[in-house]
Amino acid sequence: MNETLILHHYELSPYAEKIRLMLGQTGVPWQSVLSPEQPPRPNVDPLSGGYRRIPIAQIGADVFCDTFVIAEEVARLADAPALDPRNASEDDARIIATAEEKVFFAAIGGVSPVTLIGTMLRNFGVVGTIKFAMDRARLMQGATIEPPTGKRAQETMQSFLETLDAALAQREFLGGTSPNLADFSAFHPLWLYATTSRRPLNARYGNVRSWYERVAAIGHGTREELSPEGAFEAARSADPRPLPGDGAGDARIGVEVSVAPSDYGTVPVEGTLVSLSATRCILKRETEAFGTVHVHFPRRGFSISTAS
Ligand SMILES: N[C@@H](CCC(=O)N[C@@H](CS)C(=O)NCC(=O)O)C(=O)O
Repeated sequence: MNETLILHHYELSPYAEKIRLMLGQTGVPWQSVLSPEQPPRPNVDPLSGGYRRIPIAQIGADVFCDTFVIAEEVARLADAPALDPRNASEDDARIIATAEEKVFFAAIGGVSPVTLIGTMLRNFGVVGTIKFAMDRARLMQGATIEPPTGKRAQETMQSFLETLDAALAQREFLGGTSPNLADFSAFHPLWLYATTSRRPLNARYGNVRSWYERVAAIGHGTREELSPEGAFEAARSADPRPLPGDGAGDARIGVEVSVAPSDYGTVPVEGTLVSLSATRCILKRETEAFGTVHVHFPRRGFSISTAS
């Protein structure tokens, strides 16, 4: 069975950077399909059924939405349990939640609007910046979180950097002598902050600064570029892998449902619910272009509702 992991992503995506570094750390070879920075994403929408966020991973006719399930897949392929979110210790789970639920947004809101616009202009040009800003406003429509700005965002950044600096005083990585999931989850919002503010992290946090260099040096491993058509062919020529059989007793199995993130980017994906465990749900989508595709989502942070 061909288990090559295909990552649909864009270079500036922090969540994608988390996964790229995990692939670098584990040495799992991967194929890269570059996506536009904003929807529509013709390279991956037909596979996922319109999931709004990036990254998305794919192994044949199985499609993985959200870095929670993507990390589980990387951990499985690499036999690296320290990267599996289901194995995170309580302390690590706290760091991961703070980094991804709070610091990620503070990393944008904590940068002055002038600097932020300057960064966008450099990356996207004038028209691209307007389009990007309008798209990100749409992303937050109906969101259940309110990103902090200004002083509140800066305080969140500072408090996180302080916690991290203390945690890294005695060890090379949060995971000890080698990085675990908490390292990659803590890294990517800081990478976003450094990229957006176009400044290195504050020198006051020396432990964080040297850890940041160590994590960045891991790199992206064995990456090969693939065309969208190559990814489509991988889905077309494979059957979805056997289902884990979870949730057999649940009345919703076999029912048409829609699954959507509950925090932001709440665009639903519709399909037949075919598997439901404590941490993952799987939708079956019948497509003309690729045949049957299974789309995997985490349970945490996602809602399942009966399709209208
Ligand atoms: N919880 C999601 C968050 C993903 C996320 O917010 N990704 C950002 C990019 S790093 C995104 O999708 N932004 C909107 C977009 O790219 O359309 C995950 O772990 O994958």
